[in-house]
Amino acid sequence: MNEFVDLSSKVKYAIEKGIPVVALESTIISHGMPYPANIETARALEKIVEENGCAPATIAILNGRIKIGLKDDELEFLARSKDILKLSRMDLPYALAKKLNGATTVAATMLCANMAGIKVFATGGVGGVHRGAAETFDISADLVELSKTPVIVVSAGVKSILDIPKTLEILETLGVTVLGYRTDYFPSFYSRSSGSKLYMRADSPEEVANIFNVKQKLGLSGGMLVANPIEKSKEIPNDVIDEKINSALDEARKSGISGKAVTPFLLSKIVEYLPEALEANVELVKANAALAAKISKSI
Ligand code: PSU
Ligand code: MN
Repeated sequence: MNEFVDLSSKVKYAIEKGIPVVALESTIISHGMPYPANIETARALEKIVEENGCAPATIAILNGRIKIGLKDDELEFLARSKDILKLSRMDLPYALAKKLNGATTVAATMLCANMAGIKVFATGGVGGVHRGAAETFDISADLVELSKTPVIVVSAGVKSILDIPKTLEILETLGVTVLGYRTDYFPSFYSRSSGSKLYMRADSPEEVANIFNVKQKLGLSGGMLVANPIEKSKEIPNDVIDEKINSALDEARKSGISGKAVTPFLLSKIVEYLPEALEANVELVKANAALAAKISKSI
């Protein structure tokens, strides 16, 4: 372990005892959901991982330290504070050197999880290629991280705030294995299908784990993206959510939002326009945490 990493006592114990650990993201808490839904969800995810026989490790940067596993008051701090930074790969050296507080994105959570030898990570949606990327060049560092860092990311796909076909093209270019979990179509977060076909699927946690193990044995770098669709009874139809997403995108354009601020802005607008979206978000992350734990036990 490098000199910047602190394991929580629970995570340390799990590693010593050989209990599988599942990483959980913190940007979802600080920038992805409003208070108090964010703290309730963060706690619920930890519980689900435990109930499935694994140890949860929510990851964040606190006072310049990489925290693998957070105490309840640390979760609460991330959930309540207004000035938590959103940290991706590029930000880590700066945040550590300057002893800052920040939540980790999918990219940074993968990186930190890997430092602690954690192989499976549950989140909601990953970043991707933004609509209009041909003009803005806005492509999330999450995609590049998936090509570099050997961690399985369990997600509900990506939101259609992004250009999903282009996101899948970039993942293919980067050589990232994208598995549909019990589906042949890439999910669009709130909806079970984006309409984009996938080439690979897995139907059990063991199958996901086995594909990852083969990848590792081949010596191929990088992780895998598991796309786990939201449960049918909880989904929001594409046409309902797309209308809200279009309004949010319009508002972002009018307000001149750019860079790192784009994704959090769009997420908060969607929930403002359609409060049910928050409930769907919570449900899909919980399902991803449970699946991640099952995969983690099979590795
Ligand atoms: N997409 C979501 N919910 C999220 C995010 C993305 O549906 O919470 C967050 C994740 O932390 C992801 C980050 O890693 O936004 C991507 O940000 P950017 O597009 O700036 O790379
Ligand atoms: Mn971006």
